[in-house]
Amino acid sequence: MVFRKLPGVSASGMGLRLSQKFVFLLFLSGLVTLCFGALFFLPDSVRLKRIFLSKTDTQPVTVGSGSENDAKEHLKRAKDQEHLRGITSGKGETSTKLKSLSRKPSVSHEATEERLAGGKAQEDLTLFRSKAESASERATFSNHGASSDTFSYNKFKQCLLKAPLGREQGRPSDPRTAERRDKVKEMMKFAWDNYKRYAWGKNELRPLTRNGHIGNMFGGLKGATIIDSLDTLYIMGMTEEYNDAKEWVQTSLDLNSNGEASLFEVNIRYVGGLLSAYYLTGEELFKKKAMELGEKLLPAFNTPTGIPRGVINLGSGTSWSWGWASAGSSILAEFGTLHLEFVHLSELSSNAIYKEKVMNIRKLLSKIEKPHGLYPNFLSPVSGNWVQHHVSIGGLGDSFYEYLIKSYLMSDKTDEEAKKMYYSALEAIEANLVQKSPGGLTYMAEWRGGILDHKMGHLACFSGGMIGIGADDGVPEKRQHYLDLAAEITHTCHESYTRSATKLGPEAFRFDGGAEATATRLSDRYYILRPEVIESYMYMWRLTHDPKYREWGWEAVEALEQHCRVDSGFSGIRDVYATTVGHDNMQQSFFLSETLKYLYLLFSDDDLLPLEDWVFNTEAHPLPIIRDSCLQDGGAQDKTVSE
Ligand code: DMJ
Repeated sequence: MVFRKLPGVSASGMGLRLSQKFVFLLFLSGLVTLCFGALFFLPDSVRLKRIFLSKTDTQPVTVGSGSENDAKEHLKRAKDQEHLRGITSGKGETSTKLKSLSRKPSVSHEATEERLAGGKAQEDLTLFRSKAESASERATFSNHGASSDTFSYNKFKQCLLKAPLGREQGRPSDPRTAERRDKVKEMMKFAWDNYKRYAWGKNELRPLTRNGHIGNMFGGLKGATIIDSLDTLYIMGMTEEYNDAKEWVQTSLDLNSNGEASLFEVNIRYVGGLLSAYYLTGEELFKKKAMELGEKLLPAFNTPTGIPRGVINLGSGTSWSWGWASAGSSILAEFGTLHLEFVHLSELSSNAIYKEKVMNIRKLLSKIEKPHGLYPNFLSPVSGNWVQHHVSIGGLGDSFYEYLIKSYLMSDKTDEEAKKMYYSALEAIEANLVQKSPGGLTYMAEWRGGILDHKMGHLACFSGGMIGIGADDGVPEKRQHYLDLAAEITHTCHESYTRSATKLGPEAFRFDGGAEATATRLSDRYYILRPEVIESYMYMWRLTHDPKYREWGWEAVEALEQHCRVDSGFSGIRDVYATTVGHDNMQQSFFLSETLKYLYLLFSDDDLLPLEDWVFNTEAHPLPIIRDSCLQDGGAQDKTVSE
């Protein structure tokens, strides 16, 4: 277009006539609208889109870090988290609770995911969708949260069969065992004191640099070590430390954060830790916080299937899948590890919503076709179909199986569906994954669409304990078989420790290329203070009282002391086969919550947190068995349970 200068038109008017100006402005505004509109068609991962569109309008970007569940993903995490950090910094701070609960995913994003994941199970999903949506509507309008006064702590206590802390807080009569237990308590004190001194209020201690670590896993929530330690401090009788922790929860635990969190990690560490602290102590504060946090997690379930996505913004309620999870899928070990905590949230709040959410997941998993009876690790939250046929009892799959048997046990053995699913899964695992090495070691291989990868992760070592605690409840003829299998797996995991220079086990060990329970790749040689092997020692000790489990636990204590204890706390190590170790400068919160707690229980009498009354969540936070009949009867009147 050519603009001719006309007489009587000022320079500021660029020499244009009024009608021309009007056309120009119209053109300009059309252009702006077009550009803005185009933003909606950009892929969600384009940063520009997140900058220009408000949180309530845009769909979450598929970014994120790995779940703690998988060692490999743990390594990928750093890269993804950098991305996450960049995105987080550009976000606004506020969003109302009501908005966050009622938000629904945008159609275009769902459509993309549907295309990627395939739409086979769509008819079935209509059912799941309407259920999930009606449930979330109820979440928006019903009165749930901290105001529950229908739950009676006294009544609950009367329904316990035994005193939670046993006689003399579980102190063993045998002096050598008592001495070992004291040593574990000293380790806890050392880990705690250093955390308190150098990293108070942060998520973890960095013991070499003597500072705190926040990370991105908890969406801006702080004090993970404090929440994870509450019950350990309590059962160890560390009153002063427990009181400091409680006071911090009271004064400084701020749940109004606005960052991207792993739904799984927040659930197992924070919700689990707070619930367990409440049940052990009766302090309303912990219940109130658990309820408040539980409510913030609900929007993650607003997907077409009700299967939650892995990452949730705790402020806005938007949720999305991990960037590394193919085709926007959700991870079995993440959405399958919510059941215990969510059932307790319903129990305490008298609001069924939490239980409905996890029962909906259960329903989908029970109905879906399973290759060879196995549960693959990745599932689309949109179509409800498996995304890949990778199966693992270690990272990405592990605690789903754990929560099946524990759901059954926690329901006072009334949850028959969980029991059935657990035993069928175990049969499929035995038929397809359990292997014997040339040297006679039993291990759980991984399965990649029918092809076996002869590798077992440290994480999979929890399965010795799991198979052990489930042994009593399958068909009676298989009881001994399961106990033997549990013992064999635990033995193999112990071998992975004894075959290293440090007597600590690698992140993953192999059974091919001449390897027998050893790591062959450099990248699998690290140990990050994980608990799973010791966890199985503890359960196997309780089930068999074979003294070797206590001996193996003591070997681990000595190795931890020698290689992981540094001047200002405990640290993971980079290579378990190296004679001079390099430290990773991280005291994981699960070291205090799980590793040290399981060691302490291993050297305690069985009446400290008796298994007749308690199940441990996957972060070792004890949750009580729910005895509905007793609670409905008004409690066991004739029983007096004292501390
Ligand atoms: C813990 O956070 C939990 O045990 C989880 O289930 C798996 N990984 C870590 C410890 O290794």
